[in-house]
Amino acid sequence: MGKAQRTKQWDPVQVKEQLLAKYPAKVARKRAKQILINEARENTTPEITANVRTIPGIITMRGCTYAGCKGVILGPTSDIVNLVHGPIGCSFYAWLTRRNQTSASGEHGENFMTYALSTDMQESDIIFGGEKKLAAAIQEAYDLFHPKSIAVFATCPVGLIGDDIHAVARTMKEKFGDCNVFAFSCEGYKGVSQSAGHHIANNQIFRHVVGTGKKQRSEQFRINLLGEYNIGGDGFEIDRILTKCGITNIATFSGNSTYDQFATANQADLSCVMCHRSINYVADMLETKYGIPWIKVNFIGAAATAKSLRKIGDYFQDAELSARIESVVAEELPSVEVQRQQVLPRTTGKTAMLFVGGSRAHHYQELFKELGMKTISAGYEFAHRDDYEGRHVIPGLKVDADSRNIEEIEVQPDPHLYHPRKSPEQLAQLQQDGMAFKEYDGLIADMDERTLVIDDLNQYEAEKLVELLKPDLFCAGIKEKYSIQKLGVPMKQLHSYDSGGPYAGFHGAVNFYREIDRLVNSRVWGYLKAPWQEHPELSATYVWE
Ligand code: CFM
Repeated sequence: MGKAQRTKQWDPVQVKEQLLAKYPAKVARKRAKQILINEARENTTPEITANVRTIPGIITMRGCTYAGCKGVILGPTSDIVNLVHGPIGCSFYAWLTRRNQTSASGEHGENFMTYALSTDMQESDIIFGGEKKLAAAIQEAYDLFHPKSIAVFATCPVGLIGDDIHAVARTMKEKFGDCNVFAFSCEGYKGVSQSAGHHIANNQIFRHVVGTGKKQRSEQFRINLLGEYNIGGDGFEIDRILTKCGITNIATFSGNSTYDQFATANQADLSCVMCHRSINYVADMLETKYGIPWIKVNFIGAAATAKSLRKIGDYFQDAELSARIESVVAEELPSVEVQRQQVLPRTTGKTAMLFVGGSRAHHYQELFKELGMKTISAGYEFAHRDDYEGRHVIPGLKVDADSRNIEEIEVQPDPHLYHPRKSPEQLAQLQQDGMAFKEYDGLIADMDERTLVIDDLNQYEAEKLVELLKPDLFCAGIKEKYSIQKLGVPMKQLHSYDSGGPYAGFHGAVNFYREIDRLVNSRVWGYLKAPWQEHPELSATYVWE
């Protein structure tokens, strides 16, 4: 039976029923609200439940708050020393596991990303308190590296015993005088997922670093790139293209970033948001405090890259810049198109499922579209309703005990540093010409009707989905990789990219086309059943049978 036929035949209502069939009634009721049969039509988006606690007993794909803070946001910075206050496992198992790359681009070539620094808490520290040990570790890190900044992360036991990491950080900062020490109360249990950790991390960077830079930035066409983490070198490829266009990226939050880039981010004239989930609130704060407008961009997909560049060009309203962007697109796109045409006959009509953290399950649909592939089911691990349904739902989002736990910073225009980048008339004109500021329509609107959108997918449902729909490709992370492959379906890691990448920008698109072609057309997946599973030649019974 051909794949195309098979996808036509499945009925999403039945699939949903089957996913829920084995659950106890109460669990099934809860999960039903997180499994949505897409019916997005103009002006209406169906509601999904998201950013809620995973039901105990379910094997979730999510990570913890500490992972979101230390691993995701601060981890990719190159010259901020990351020091974990906690038992050694939290540090060791978070060490170099996310493929964020750094190029030691700081003033003196510092690159601390490769180190795992920890206070290595022991039982006695849990009983008598770990503050002294933390102060000694900060001192040691300072003596070793003399960094511009040290970031301290709390793991679960620190919150439980009540060490005041912020007081320790303050004291050490005053003592050093030339090193900004600040801390994150990002204990793993602080939120329902790593999303809470993003928020805690970004709040502290905004509070302690942004706007403190002394260097005057005078380059032309200054932007910040928010929510790009340089996984597999994506950020390098985006920077290559931006530079070629003559656009200055003041600060990437936070792939291959330096302390000074964060510190001068307030001097950009536009914020471009890649990963909406992990950082949209920083874009808002940059606008309120410094007057920098923001737009959503996406550099995943060749067409999306060209579109995002043009959007940036339109914002600056400079004929030379726009002409340069057009010439870069004209130079880069044809060779990407040649590659695409080569694989297209082999990839067209294939099906994919995408279950990734908070934005890639959406962004990567662009690349699959370019390959002629259909996304039949997708979802996020930890995104919020606005990432599914669009930002218009934000005012109505429920505040529960878990979200109340995460601080919202009250931001006011800075008395010295605030200046609006465009007049209200200019902004209105840009909007009238089609520039969408502060807008993101979410994943649901971009997916076909009767596809399945599933929040916080788990191990059981993932296997069930694959069994029922037999996609040509499943995309998720390392925890899912081998259980899916054992079902005979190729699995592409969209978190770490396996060992591949970059996939962003023009070069990235070509890398992706080639890899996906190889994956979905490899015949090896058909051989995954052992011969004795398909044609048992011997059978036996136990003596007692
Ligand atoms: Fe944003 Fe990310 Fe993602 Fe994310 Fe992540 Fe990641 Fe991700 Mo893994 S910041 S939400 S917390 S795009 S580490 S680089 S791949 S889950 S979809």
